[in-house]
Amino acid sequence: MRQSNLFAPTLRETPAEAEIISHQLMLRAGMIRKSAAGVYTYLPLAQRVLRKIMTIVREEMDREDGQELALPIVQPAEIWKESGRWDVYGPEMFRLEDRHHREFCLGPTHEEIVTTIVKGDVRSYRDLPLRLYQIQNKYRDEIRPRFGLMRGREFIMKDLYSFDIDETGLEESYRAMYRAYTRVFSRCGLKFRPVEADSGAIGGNASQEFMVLAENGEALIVYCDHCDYAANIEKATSQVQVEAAGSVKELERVATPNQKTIEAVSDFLKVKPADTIKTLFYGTDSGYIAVLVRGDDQVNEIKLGNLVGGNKLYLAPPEEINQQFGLPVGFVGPVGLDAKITIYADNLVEEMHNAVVGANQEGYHLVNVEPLRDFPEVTYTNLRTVKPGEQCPHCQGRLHDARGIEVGQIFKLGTKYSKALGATFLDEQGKSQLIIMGCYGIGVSRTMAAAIEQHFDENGIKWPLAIAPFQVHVVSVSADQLPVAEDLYRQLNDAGVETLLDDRNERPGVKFKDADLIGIPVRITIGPKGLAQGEVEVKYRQTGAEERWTLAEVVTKVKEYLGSNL
Ligand code: 9G3
Repeated sequence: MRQSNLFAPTLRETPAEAEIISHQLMLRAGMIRKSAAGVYTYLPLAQRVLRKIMTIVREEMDREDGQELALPIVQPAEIWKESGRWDVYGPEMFRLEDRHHREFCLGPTHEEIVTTIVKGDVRSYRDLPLRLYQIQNKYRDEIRPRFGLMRGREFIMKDLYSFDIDETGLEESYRAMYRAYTRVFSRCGLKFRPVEADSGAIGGNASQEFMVLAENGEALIVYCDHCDYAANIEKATSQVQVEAAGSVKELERVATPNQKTIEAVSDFLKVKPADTIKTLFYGTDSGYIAVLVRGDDQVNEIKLGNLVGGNKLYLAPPEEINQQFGLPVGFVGPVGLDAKITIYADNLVEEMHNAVVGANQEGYHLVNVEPLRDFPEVTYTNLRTVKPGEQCPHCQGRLHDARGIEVGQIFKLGTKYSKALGATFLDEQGKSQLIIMGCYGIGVSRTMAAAIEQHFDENGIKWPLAIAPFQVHVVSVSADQLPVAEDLYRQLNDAGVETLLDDRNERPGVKFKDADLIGIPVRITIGPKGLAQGEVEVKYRQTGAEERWTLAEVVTKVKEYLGSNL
């Protein structure tokens, strides 16, 4: 491709609306343009990168017996009503009506429709297992589309669905996808980590996420420095050492005027925050609940959501607590609480002694609280968010935190969708059984953005070779060198090297700036000085390393560098 013909309108300035580096650089490198909030046009450079990622994904899905199909984007409401999810997702779903007022949605994901297809044509165990996938646009009407391609309302996903006759089959499919994902992200040149993830929301029972490690990633993960335990923060657990119990004392009410926060109360009473109990109220589908965690802990709302189920879960604001229970916020507590309110508490609360809680009376707290003695009607479970430095749940190692970008997720679904939609098969005994499912996603457009978040410097993108829009960038410094550059360009093309030739009538500074911005792995500069000696200057975008090659050896050297990528 000659750059004079390339539609890649680069920008000198960073657009103000772009908050993260991948969004800024894709706009500046002329890769994408916004068409609506969270909806982007992929310009030719981006499309080339996407095609490379999609090729890698297709190859690895096919290697694990995936079969590509194309499911419709426009999906009838009926199947979503059958699965019960039409009402779960609310405004996040793009809904539409046809001229006959029949309801549809733009596919946010395809569990319902693929299950319906399989149900229609799979009869017996001989038709299974099946691994069906597609690479397609998905639609989700995010409240706040942000971060460019990271959280768009229209995005590209590879989604594969597995259909097996039993748990053993599901396990095999799940492992096959784990292997495939590991190969996909390795081949894309990304540093990534599979982590344990929550699967509650989609109705599954095991799940892992593939996280591209990046300092500015949205997702928080923890990992063990000793074993291979790693989990996202929503799922992570730890072992926490608790201090031995002191003597049991009598419950006492103390005045704590105006001391409304954990910090204020613990300062005032000269105790550690860890000796206080935080009492929060949440609104749920079945009314209010109280949630207790140690004063130095945070409630993990994902764990809480999985516990209480339903669609609604929100932290009740102070006015609401006041109005509903006549309780003073900052002074609420579990002792003597209205028996109609179910209390859930984190496991660590059960092990506390001589704790401090609100007295349910303005200006007072209770001290010397013994949970088992003073508020026995409590369901204990894991509700806290782990903290770095705590002990790994599996070994003696310590947990550390890191940031990442979720680019893939794999789930064991079980029978949730086959049951709801009636997808069955006849087993060897001729008995009807529910198909066991799994689903496995890769955010293709997000993977492109994540690759940039992991590979950039102050001058622009540094594409990993396997997904770079071009492999080699031949830059002719001025019109004088163009004939030689054109000849190299032809030689490289003949050798099958994906080459971009900067043949533009621009100043060298502009050309080099654009080259760094676009980030093609190898830049070959043909300038007057080198050419006088029959040489070109080579610069590797990843490392910044520079070399000089003779004109005659360029093709051999490039082929050597590209190796298996040719
Ligand atoms: C919806 C809407 C948003 C959604 C979903 C459904 C997320 C939904 C979870 C998944 C899970 C898997 C297939 C590939 C692997 C991941 N947001 N999820 O189901 F209706 Cl509006 O999509 N899907």
